[in-house]
Amino acid sequence: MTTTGLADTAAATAAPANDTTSSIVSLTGDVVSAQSFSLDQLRQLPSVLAQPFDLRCFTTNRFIRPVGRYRGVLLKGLITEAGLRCEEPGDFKRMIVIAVAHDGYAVTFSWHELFNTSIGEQALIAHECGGQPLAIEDGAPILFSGADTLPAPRHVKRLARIIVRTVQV
Ligand SMILES: Nc1nc2c(c(=O)[nH]1)N[C@H]1C(S)=C(S)[C@@H](COP(=O)(O)O)O[C@H]1N2
Ligand SMILES: [Mo]
Repeated sequence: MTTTGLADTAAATAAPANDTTSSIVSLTGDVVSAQSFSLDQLRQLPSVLAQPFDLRCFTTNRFIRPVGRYRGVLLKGLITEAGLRCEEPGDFKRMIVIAVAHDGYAVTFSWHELFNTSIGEQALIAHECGGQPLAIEDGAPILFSGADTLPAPRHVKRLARIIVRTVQV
């Protein structure tokens, strides 16, 4: 993946929360080089395929719908490309990644999950489902954590921002 040219102004180009037309995802926070990616740019990056699954809510256990195979870009790949900013040795062990949707819905990952467990191998930003490109109207780009027990909470429609934070204790 190459720097997008939007990188230096990632924060400035992040779409406002109520923008229904933008598909730009920004990656900011404790990274060496902030980035942003449009849906079209995501489609150009190396991708992985997820397994089909049943979308099911954690809170209610409600079955929502079956979902076909997503294709998308690994979240940890984007973060690796941006580079983690470590001020102190071991900072990365206290890092969390917050994924925020246009409607304000947000979920977290830890550095450990993404880089030191198999969850990271299946946490992706999907732009295709069942061989068909996903449009904004379909909820794209969708952040999906394919190794979760109940998939709905970390199935984030209309992903807008990824923020890396080193937690202070
Ligand atoms: N952007 C966004 N994505 C989201 C949510 C949300 O409120 N906003 N809710 C999550 C939860 S808790 C559930 S159960 C499912 C609901 O999926 P549905 O809206 O397609 O029925 O979406 C998940 N992804
Ligand atoms: Mo849910």
